[in-house]
Amino acid sequence: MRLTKQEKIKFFNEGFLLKNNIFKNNDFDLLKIEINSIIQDMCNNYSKDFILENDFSELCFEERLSSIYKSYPDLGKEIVESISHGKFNESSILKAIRHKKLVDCIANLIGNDIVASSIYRVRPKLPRFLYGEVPWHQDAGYQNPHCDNLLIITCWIPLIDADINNGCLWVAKGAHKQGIIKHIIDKRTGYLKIPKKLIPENIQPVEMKKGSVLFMTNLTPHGSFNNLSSKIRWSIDLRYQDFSVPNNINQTPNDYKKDKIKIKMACSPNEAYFVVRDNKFPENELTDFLAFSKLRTEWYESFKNEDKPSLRWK
Ligand SMILES: O=C(O)CCC(=O)C(=O)O
Repeated sequence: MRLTKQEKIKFFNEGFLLKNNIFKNNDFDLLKIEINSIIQDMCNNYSKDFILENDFSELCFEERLSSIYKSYPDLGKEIVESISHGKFNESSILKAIRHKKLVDCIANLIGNDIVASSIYRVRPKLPRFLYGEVPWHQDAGYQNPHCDNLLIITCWIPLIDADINNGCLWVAKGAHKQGIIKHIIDKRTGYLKIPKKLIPENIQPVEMKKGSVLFMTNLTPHGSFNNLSSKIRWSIDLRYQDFSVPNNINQTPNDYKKDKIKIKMACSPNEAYFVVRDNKFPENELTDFLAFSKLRTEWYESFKNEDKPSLRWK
């Protein structure tokens, strides 16, 4: 699969590009199985200390977690957090990050030497769930300022058809050309947000079919709003950059703690980066799930109690 010349021009001019049919229907079967098994384990654990009359295991993937949340809000919130806050590092996510058609499209935008970061998220946007709404922001807002003008590509991938009703993404067309916009911290949710009066004008929803991918730059303002449907709007978002954009490959979390100034900091220093495609030395690509999981966990655990780069907006 390739991006056409027109698609590439559109991406760089508008700051986003929707491409259909990158993933096949069964590409996410394993992801769903692995998520369901986390849900099941957490229900089983919960029932050791509390009464769990129903674990809703008969419901489909798009319904189960919201029924758990409705009946057992604490358990539901804990499950959402354990899946979505970057802690999910099962084999299916490495498989999605390395998906050949997707990486081929990324290669058309940034070349054949590609690094991915652990800044990926699995998002169950539950109907009418407070943390489901993601206010207007640029991904660069969450990263270190020295990366603001370097290209990091976000791929937003719905696991079910996404539309205005269930909270698809909205983007601001062409606004990536304005550079970084001021962000503030949203007190309700802790997310970063662009203050209302600075939200660019040219905004539009991007309704998408399952299997399609929305490519965005790190400066593309985007957000997503309430899910008014009865189904969970599951999605994943992944991030890629070329070798020249600062990363923490071949460094250790301790390098950052000992001497933050001398080394060239990764754009998101607290999350592991790894090679997805290396034109000259393919042996450097991270393909082994256990190595991926170990690397991710090491960085995640080292930094989970540290200040986040988003503090640049304090
Ligand atoms: O999935 C969403 O609703 C928001 C995603 C997002 O903001 C992102 O991928 O940066």
